[in-house]
Amino acid sequence: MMMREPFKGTTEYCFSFGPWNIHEGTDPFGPPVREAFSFDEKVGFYRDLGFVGIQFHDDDIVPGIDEKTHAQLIARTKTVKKQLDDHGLTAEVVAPRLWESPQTIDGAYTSNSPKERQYALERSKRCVDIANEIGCKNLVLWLAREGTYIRETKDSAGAVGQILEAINALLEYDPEIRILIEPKPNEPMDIAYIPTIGHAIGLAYASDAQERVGGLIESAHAILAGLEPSDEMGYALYHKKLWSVHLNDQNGLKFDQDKAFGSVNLRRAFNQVQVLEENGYGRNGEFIGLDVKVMRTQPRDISTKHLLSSRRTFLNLLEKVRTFDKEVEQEFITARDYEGFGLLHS
Ligand code: XUL
Ligand code: MN
Repeated sequence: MMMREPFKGTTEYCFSFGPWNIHEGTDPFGPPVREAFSFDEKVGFYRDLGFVGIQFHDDDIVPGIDEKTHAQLIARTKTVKKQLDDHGLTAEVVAPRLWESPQTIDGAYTSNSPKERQYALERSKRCVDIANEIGCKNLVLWLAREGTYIRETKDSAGAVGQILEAINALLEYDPEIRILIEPKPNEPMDIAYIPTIGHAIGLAYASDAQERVGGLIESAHAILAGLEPSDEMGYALYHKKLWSVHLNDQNGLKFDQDKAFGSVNLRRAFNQVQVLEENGYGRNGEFIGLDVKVMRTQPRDISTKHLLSSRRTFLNLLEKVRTFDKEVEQEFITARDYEGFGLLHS
């Protein structure tokens, strides 16, 4: 058994979250319970909470995007870019919100309707234009509705081809854009076509510019697929294709809970921090993204605590990773005393 290579230097991690992570408490069974913070108010919160990166959807930047002309889209994006500059913030990623339009009810790139597939591609290209204008090279594709409720209604092999075709069209549209696929096994669809990072990386290698297609792993999505998030991260890190993360937590196989990082299973959180830290994540500017939702019960004026606690948990676990005695760990591994090793980490 080889000892892990000691890491050289110290990564200064940068943290990001999306405006949707400060929300009003709506769930499928009930309406909002808190008054919304405006976009401008949210932008004002980032620095104080210890965050420097914003994860965007296209319509977080340009509300009502489908009704806007190209000139309006660019003008609005310039305004937001100025706002970010004024606050010392960076746009980490931009994602086309392809799952809310009445035109993507049955999927976006894999809709059975050619007209709707065309809409999805055009909308994605507009998202690339926004990314360029806001100074960001990372386009996230969460393939939310690329799947089925009734398996027989679509062709799963053909669907992979349709997704790949869309990815290739975007790579060609902008020779510098990078595509980060965020896999998720279900929700909103019953079963999704690209459920894990292995599927996403398969698509990356099959694409016309494999060096520009990678992945974003969300802890909860891996757990929902019945997988170990840190191993999923290790798989992507080996392929040098882990370009962003959505750290959070999940209490079993339920709906996507987006709980605060480490709030359910601290050891699972520790393993994620360790695999990131020990494999050089963050050294090429990758952010520690947190896709966490505050509980519905939380009063409005303190409805950002989930972000504070998730960031703090990451940093506390990082300290543990950095200060663990590797030689002692190695002694337990050499003696194959895995029970003893377990005690070290308990
Ligand atoms: C959905 C999810 C999204 C994406 C961004 O489960 O994780 O928030 O991360 O669109
Ligand atoms: Mn996510």
